[in-house]
Amino acid sequence: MRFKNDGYLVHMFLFVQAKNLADAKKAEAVLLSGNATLIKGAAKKYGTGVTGQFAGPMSHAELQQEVINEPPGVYVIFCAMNAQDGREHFQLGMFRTITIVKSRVRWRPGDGASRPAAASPLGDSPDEG
Ligand SMILES: [Cu+2]
Repeated sequence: MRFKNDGYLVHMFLFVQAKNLADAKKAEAVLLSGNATLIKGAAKKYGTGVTGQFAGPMSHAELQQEVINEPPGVYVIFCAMNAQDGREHFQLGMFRTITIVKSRVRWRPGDGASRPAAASPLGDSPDEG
């Protein structure tokens, strides 16, 4: 999977696997609220315990490519870089709910490579600038 920063600011891709799509949407609402107490508890309340970072921090035009090994499921990805006004980017809408599924790419026998996971966007969050 490739991650590319088309924005002019530095961004990152953190992730939390949600228990389901409904909980992912609740977690998105918490991120948008900017409520530090709710945000602190959101991963435990709505998540499965699978958390981490896919990429970043990435500068303008930077690209990172990697194999995604996280288990299939619903994930909320978000950026926690600080904006100039002190808010974090997720509070400005920089998050998205995605699903990770098993790859449908067929590998020839003898390739020796394990099948990478693929992600597809589900959310409709506004893009960052
Ligand atoms: Cu960001």
